Amino acid sequence: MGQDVEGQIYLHGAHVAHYQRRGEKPLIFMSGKSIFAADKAIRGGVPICFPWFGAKKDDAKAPAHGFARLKQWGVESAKKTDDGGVQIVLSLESDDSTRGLWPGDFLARYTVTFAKQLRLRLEVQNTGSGPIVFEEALHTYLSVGDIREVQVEGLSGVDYIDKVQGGRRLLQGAEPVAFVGETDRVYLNTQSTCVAHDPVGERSISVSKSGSNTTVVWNPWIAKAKAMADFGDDEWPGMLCIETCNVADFAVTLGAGASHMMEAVIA
Ligand code: TA6
Repeated sequence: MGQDVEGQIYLHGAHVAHYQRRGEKPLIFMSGKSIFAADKAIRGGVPICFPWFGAKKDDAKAPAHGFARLKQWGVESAKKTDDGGVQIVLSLESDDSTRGLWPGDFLARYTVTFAKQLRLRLEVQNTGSGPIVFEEALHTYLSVGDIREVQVEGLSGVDYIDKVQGGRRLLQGAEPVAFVGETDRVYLNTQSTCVAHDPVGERSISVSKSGSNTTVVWNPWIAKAKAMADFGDDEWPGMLCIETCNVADFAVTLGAGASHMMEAVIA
């Protein structure tokens, strides 16, 4: 008897929007104010950031977090898994519109498994004749009871870039990550599993990974929540992003014909 599980994914951005196991609360946060439009990123779920993270260094007009989450992905396959879940494979290929924003030729293949765990595997193949350098992130929004009581284990002793302190580089102490204000940190050179302990939500959520050397932790808190039109002013206590990624110093360099795989497992 497989574990009953529910999942939702949009072809727009190959965007996972929901994941819930029978008898449990949804694991993934979705903003009640999210906009669903061809030229907009969905607010919540698991946005795919590719081929750059944050603002594009050399083009302030380019979409934040790259174009992958704004593109229509194609369905390659969908099948049941032997533990009662469903596995879907979606793909995105470079074309004139992507080359207008970024010169690389690529084939991205995203394998999403809704089962006992939520498994997200992003494979990027360099289909061009020269090397490509890209950033990538599975920008996972987790649903939590109250961020003010959440502690995240797994990042002790890891260096991080603090985007709230103008990009200063700091070292995480032995204590778990706690949240007392806007938090936007890029943890560097870490392959660790993160566990978010959520006492108000009465659960712990783990995000384990492979093929990823950086982890971003984000909560917008009060002011940033108010500043986002597609995010409720009162939604910030109920969410936490733990992002499985390769960004900043750990962008991926891929030779012609080579492939790179990054996977997140959320449970
Ligand atoms: O992952 C954290 C972050 O880079 C924050 O700086 C904030 O910009 C967040 O992503 C959301 O970005 P978005 O473009 O989805 O509004």
